[in-house]
Amino acid sequence: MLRNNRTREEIAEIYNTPLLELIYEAATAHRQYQDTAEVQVCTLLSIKTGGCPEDCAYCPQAARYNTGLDVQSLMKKEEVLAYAEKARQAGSTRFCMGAAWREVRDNKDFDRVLDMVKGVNSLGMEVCCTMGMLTESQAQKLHEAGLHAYNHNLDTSEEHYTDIITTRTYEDRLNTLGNVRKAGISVCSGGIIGLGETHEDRIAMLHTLSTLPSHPESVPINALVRVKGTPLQDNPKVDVWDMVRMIATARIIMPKTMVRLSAGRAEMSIAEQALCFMAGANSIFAGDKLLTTPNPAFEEDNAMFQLLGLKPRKAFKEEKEFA
Ligand code: SAM
Ligand code: DTB
Ligand code: SF4
Repeated sequence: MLRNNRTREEIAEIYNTPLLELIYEAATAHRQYQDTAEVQVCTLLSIKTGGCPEDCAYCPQAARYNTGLDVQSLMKKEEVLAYAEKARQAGSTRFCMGAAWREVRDNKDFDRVLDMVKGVNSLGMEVCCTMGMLTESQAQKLHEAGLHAYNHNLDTSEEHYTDIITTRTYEDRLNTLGNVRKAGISVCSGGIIGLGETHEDRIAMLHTLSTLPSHPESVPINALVRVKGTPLQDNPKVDVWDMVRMIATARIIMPKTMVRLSAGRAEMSIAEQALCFMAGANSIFAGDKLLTTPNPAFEEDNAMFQLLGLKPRKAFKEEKEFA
């Protein structure tokens, strides 16, 4: 039985387990609930880049920070589908389209996104979007267009949140996750470490995620990518052991969830990434770009998979709502 009532104290006890013991316990849970030889390969594409009105302190796409990013309007469907097809041929089974929006609006651009969702879906990939806040009816329309998952991160704990973002609330985020769930779309929600949060904040974020009415099917754990011009540009680099601890705890408390080793791999060695897989990560973003920042190239990841004996997971495998 999956538990969604662990207390913060119980999660803190897991999080604070001596590291090697924690990795062992996470690897055990991983074996019990998942095929440890498989890692899902996902590809991201920023379909609408930069110029965002929000103030997320980590984000290169916020208009108010001078990060030198080129602002681009919504891409054409044909370009998006060509990129998705290339990713599919390279072994990607999930395609996530990101838009630098505060929220989705009911306008022509949304209609165009619905069309892109239909197109990517017909390629046989799990199609995901991350476009900010969603209403119930927008979530429903995305579902009808064939959207498989929606990514909307909590980013950090409720307590630390207001130090990072002031232009929308934690409650707004939870409401969007509720709308996604109600529409029958798979929920992808996780966070970032390296935002200046404490260990307690990390535990609190994992507590919120694991006590939602059902565990998110997907939990991305991102290490902050420090981008020049953002308020967090000078934050210390995330320690890989902190990534491992976070992934292992997520794996133990949400054992059926896809735990995604997300942003930050460009600064990690293969040995460091192997520790994350050992600790229960079973998905990566592949391709030489995340949304706007660098990521290892497909060929580098293929070589890593070969070395570690990992294989890419098929699309639509056993993804269902779980308690
Ligand atoms: N605008 C939409 C939103 O914020 O919900 C969707 C795109 S936004 C870029 C998606 C997620 O990317 C953010 O919630 C955040 O968790 C992650 N992200 C953005 N910039 C990052 C960075 N510099 N390092 C790590 N993760 C980052
Ligand atoms: C997630 O949790 N991480 C991805 C995806 N979901 C959308 C995004 C990472 C973005 C890193 C910064 C950038 O490339 O702009
Ligand atoms: Fe905008 Fe999303 Fe970046 Fe926040 S994370 S500034 S909402 S693109």
